[in-house]
Amino acid sequence: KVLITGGLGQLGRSLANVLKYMYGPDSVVLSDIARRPAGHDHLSPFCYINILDKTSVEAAVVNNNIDTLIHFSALLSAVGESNVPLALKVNGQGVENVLEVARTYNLKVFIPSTIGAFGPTTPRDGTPDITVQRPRTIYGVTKVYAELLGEYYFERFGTDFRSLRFPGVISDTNPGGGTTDYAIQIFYDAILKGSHECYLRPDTELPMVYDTDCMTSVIQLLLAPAEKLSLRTYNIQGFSFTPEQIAAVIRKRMPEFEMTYKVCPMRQKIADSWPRSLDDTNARHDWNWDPKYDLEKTADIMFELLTAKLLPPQPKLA
Ligand code: VAH
Repeated sequence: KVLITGGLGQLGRSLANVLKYMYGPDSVVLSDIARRPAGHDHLSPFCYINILDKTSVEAAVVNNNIDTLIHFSALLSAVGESNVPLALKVNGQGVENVLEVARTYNLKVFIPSTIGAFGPTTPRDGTPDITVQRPRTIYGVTKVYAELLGEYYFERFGTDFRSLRFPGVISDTNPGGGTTDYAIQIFYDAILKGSHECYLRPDTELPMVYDTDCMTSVIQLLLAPAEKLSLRTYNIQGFSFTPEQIAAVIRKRMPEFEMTYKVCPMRQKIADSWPRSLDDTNARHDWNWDPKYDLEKTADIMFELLTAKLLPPQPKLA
């Protein structure tokens, strides 16, 4: 049985949907520190967890007979920069608590890392799994800590810690204060406004992955036989693009779409410190990572999902 922390976030909701589809409605317990928004009763079973209070994690694990813990609670890159003390608590102490609970109850534990765990001194094109990691955001620093702590728990206690360095994840669920989130917002804006004001420069190339491929990567990694894994943390690369490239792909579907730029210095600085593309050879070799979505397919499905979600059904012409 799987427990997801940060269950109300962008990734938590998606993964819960996939796991319930695969293993049944009671196979996943979502948890978060906040209540479910109105109309979201389908996000159940659901329980309160404050990951700063280790006993609340232990109670959820014991009460729900959990054997796999997926830890999504975190302050992402941009929001972390605006609240460093909280990022240190949630991303640091929170991970310490989660790994201690995984050790105590012998859980398989997945904690996502990120392209944000690399920094400006990391090779930025085809970034390998093992390389320099000196990130310049508190999010990146705490994610490197999570990678190292998880690897320590694996080597020292045998805790089955597994992790993936996610690129920006594109999905139709609301983003959580990251730097790659423009790649989600642009689709909402295209459909609702026909234009998007981008906070990154037109040539800022970033690695991304479509939601379905991202969720598949988590499940494939968790199901991989332990002896197949040569690493505890793997890069996964979907596809890389720049704001001007995604704008051109949108214009192919909406010729009148307009893109403007108002650079946000803080998020531009973060994006400029991250890889432009990742080398995910080890993931492909060890556990058959094989993404299906490129930018064109992602644009197709995002338009399909968001049109249905955002636009009222057109009255059928008699
Ligand atoms: C962020 N979406 O922008 C997250 C992610 C790779 C980016 O970590 O902070």
